[in-house]
Amino acid sequence: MFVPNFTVRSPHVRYTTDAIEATYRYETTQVETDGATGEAVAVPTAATYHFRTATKVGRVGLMLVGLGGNNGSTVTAAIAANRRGLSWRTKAGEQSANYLGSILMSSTLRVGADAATGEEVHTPLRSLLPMVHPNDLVVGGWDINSADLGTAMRRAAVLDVGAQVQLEEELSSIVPLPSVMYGDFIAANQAARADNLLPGDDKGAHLARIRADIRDFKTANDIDTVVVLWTANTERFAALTPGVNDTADALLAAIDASHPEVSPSTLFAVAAILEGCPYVNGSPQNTFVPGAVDLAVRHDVFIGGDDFKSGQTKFKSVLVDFLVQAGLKPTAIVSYNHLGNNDGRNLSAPSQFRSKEISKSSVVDDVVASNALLYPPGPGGAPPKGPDHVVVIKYVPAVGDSKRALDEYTSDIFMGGTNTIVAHNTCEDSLLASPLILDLAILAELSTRITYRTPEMQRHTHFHPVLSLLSYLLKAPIVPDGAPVVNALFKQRACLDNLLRACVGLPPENDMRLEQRAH
Ligand code: NAI
Ligand code: DG6
Repeated sequence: MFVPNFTVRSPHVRYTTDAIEATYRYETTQVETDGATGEAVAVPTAATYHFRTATKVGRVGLMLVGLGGNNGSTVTAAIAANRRGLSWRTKAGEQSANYLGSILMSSTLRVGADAATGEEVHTPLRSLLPMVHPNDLVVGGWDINSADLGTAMRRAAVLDVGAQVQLEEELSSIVPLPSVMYGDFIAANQAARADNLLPGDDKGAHLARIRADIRDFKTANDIDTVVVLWTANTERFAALTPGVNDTADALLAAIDASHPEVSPSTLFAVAAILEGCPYVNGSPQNTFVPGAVDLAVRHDVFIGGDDFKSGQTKFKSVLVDFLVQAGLKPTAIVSYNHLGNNDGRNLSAPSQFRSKEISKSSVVDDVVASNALLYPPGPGGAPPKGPDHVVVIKYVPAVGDSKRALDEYTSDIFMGGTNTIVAHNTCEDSLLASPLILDLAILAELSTRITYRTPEMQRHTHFHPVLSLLSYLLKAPIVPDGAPVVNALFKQRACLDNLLRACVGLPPENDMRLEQRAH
């Protein structure tokens, strides 16, 4: 059974004129070591949380860094197409605009069982709490290339021509704001694209200009909340240097001094944080140097990243979880892919590839760490030896945005056997990434309206500024200091679903179905 939306009837939930308030009992388990025996003791714990979600969504702006790229132009075009309810002819028939691939727009979750029939009742994920509809997002942003979005959409060669023709006029009126390009952060092969740069090399002045851009965009479009999201080229990692980017003050001083190790993506993050706007990093580089995290914490502004988890990696974070949960032992994961878009061209340079290699390689770490039966610690307590994990990316211009990904998973199985699984995926890269941009922006905005309080706290507060709630959508999720990184896809999804459920006072989905087990 499907219900488009629902309300909650509970003594612990209150709908006020401007908020949903829920008192929630959070039950979990802590493990202690018994002082006398040294044995592990599991202790169930419970804590009370008061959640408050402001229900007025307001007008939401999405400012993309890399607006003129394949993702930037595709997501902007897709919003316009959906808003206008466009359809177009393809050689396979009529195609209509849709939001497939957005978990908020196209996935459901189980609310519970129908009281009369026991039938499962599902609702769209977006119906749990008030969220901005993607059609209502106001999109703008920056690019180092001056092409208007109509031109950018044609250059990207992602959408069908039938869609492009109908969208071209509208998109041509959107022109990216000038941006910054520093040193070798992106590949040298991108230089020809850079015809839309802020003048000079004074990073302090650039920061001031970008901050003013955000404010101007807000005012011009009467916007309540702006989310800034990096979907520009992958940068090399910035060197982490004490006194340069280790603290908020050092980073701000480094910007004032135009220090060469301040990357464009970090500059945009600082601008967004100082303007009080959530900032999401859709690429793999270490934008969030410790000083940027420190600044976000200081200003209590959300940051999320890194690197959209779109295809190959999403599959990997499911498959390896499945293998390990099944008691099989992956010994080798080899991920090869080739693509021919500008992202692939940028990644054909070694240091930009290295950033992507790092984020693509980290995605099974939590799964490996969860099973010491399969992956015991090394001699003397050394870290366990996980599977051999190789990532290859090749640039093949002829295939354009249609990325080919080939994966081979080799596992040890029962009694000396070997299990080899091979997957081949062909897909327009930007059509997987664009809906993630929408989900990230919508969830980031929602997070600005959720606050909580425990009985010990005087007043409500937001979640930690490092927004690990976005992990499902990201390859290498950043998390608050000391928190574990979760890569396994369905754990990430369960976290998101259950947290949103908690905000409306619903228990987590535990799949126990005890009511169906009675004689
Ligand atoms: P793209 O190369 O088509 O677009 C990037 C855009 O950023 C270009 O228009 C470029 O001119 C612009 N740019 C570069 N440096 C800039 C700066 N400092 N300021 C403003 N604009 C700048 O790449 P695409 O395919 O759109 O991907 C964007 C990013 O998303 C890449 O870093 C990619 O690795 C990442 N990503 C993409 C995924 C996908 O499936 N498409 C998935 C995961 C991550
Ligand atoms: C080739 O690996 C280019 C990359 O930008 C990827 O397409 C992107 O990171 C998506 O990767 P994945 O592994 O999530 O499909």
